[in-house]
Amino acid sequence: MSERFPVPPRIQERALINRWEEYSRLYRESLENRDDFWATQARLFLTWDRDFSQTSSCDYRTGTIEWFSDGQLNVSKNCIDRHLVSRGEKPAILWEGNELGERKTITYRELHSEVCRFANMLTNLGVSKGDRVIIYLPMIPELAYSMLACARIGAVHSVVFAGFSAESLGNRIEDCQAKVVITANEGLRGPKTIPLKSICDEAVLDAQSVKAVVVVRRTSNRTEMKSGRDFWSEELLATASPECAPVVLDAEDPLFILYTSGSTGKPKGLVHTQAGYLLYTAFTHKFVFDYHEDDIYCCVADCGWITGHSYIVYGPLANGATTVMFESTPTYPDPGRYWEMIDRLGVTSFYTAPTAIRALEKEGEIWPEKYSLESLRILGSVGEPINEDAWLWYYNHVGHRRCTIVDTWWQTETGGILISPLPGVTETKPGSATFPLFGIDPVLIDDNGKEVSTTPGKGRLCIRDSWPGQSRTVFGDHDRFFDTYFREIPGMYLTGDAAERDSDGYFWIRGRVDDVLNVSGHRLGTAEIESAIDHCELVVEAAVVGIPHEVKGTGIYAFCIASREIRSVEEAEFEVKNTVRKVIGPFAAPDHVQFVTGLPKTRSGKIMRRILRKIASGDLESLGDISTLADSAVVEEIVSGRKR
Ligand code: 7RM
Repeated sequence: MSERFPVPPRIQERALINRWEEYSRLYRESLENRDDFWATQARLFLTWDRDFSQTSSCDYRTGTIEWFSDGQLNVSKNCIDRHLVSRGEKPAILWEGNELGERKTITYRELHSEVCRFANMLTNLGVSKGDRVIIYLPMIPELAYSMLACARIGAVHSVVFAGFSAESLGNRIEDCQAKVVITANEGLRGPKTIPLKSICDEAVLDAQSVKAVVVVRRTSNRTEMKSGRDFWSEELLATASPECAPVVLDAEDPLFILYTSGSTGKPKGLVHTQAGYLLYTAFTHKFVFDYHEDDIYCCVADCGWITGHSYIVYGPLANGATTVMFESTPTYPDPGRYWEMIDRLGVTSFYTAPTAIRALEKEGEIWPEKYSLESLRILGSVGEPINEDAWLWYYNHVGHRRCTIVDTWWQTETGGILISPLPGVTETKPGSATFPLFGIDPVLIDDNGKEVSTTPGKGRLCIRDSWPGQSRTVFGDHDRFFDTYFREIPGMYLTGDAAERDSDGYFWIRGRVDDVLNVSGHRLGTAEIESAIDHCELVVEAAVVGIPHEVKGTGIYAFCIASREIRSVEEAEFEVKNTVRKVIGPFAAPDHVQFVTGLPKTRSGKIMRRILRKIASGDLESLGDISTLADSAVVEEIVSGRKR
């Protein structure tokens, strides 16, 4: 049993919820009277154009999920307009550009005019309610403007992380039949320049649905523009009015689509809707980060992932917070980048991923030691399990033992955080996401599909019943939504993660039970990487597994069968890595590629990943029963050629 860390007194003193009894009473109430609980919160947190009469209507037997369905509101009005009276001159966004010293403050009033101009620009391009808009932008303020502009006119945005390749971008444009794509001429990340516009050109080549490509100028380099299709945003915005009335939308109208990887097939376009999502992100942002009016809140995720949607843009802005938008990398120009920014801006809450913490830990304590870091109160972690070592480093060297660490467990599907400490209440244990938030009822399911009622216990993590932030469907494929999350265990949402509950009731998330990998906090399917490798003409068959990786958490190991004789193994390995870079994006490139003559398969032809996983991670003693293999000689060959 690991050490427990009590709530630091100064955190407890000011916390919104600061007694365990208060948490447990509210938690019990939230489960006993779920609808009453959320109805109250919905009227506290959101401004409605029309009040709702029915709180929820959910049926996991069909995967039907509805919250506040006859209510009406506008998300951008909730994130901007209603703050103008009391917070007009308050910074909404503090933008930190790629270069040190490159920054911009956007007040709520400025945010209002920028978002209105973007909304009018989209309307002028023919975008209306329900139309899809793909946003392929780096972390610049225009990314937030674009998201909120879509929300203002009822268009459905789909942000694609600017590290994705032309093919990945093209697939998403095609799947959601986007009408407009918003991109930048180039992106800047640390020392690198990313040719976003030319990637986009390749992606929209066969896209019949795309009527216009809007290009934001990020750099002064020459940019190819196709007349009639491509438009500079600055030109379109010059004639766009800074006033735009928000469109009144139904609570269950779609707000955005976000593509996420699963164990099989192409990434799924998960759909989030208006009111439930906004309520849930605002609610969890407030309590998990113990948000107070004068806080400077900073989440360094990218808006291309759900963390950026929920905890850079929607949750914080709905609460009228000052949210930092960070374009650079943790180590550019040096590994003190975050810490310098925290001191300069007076950041009170800082939210990042274990992979970044591990990368900075490797650079040594000398970097955080240069700064005082005394404004910090809450340190968040998300994306993958945080190892004890990284947790302690974060706690000691960044938090100086005076901050609370909130290890927040959640998913693209959940919309917001489901399991996390509450800063003023929860004694933390390094590596445990601790306890469920209000309204969340986690359940462990054993291999026979039965509920594990013992404590301690372990099993597949499921959530009983719904919460407002939950994803509603997979765009264009509700059957897939149902099959993936609800078919197997009736009445439960199946998360795909394994978890343990220890004897004190703390939850420990143990990672995915399916073929999904968390590489540097980026979610990838092994099948997705394998099908990318199939694009390489040197390979006939590939099997991909995850291996422990010091910084990334999970690394990618690919076993490949060559299609013909290979002259240079090194070149062939490079070819495979490069193919994945091109097909998915650089962050998905395998760490190791091993050419083999065969793969271990069962007699029925299934690849035995269990064995490959063990070989790849060097766990050779316990290869287990290989008697069911069609050809056990391949195992010996693979073991002897293992990469490390
Ligand atoms: C927010 C996000 C979801 C998967 C999820 C887990 C893993 C996320 C934690 C975590 C352990 C955590 N969305 N995961 N947070 N595992 N502890 N605090 O990451 O859709 O991209 O990924 O990430 O496996 O299923 S995601």
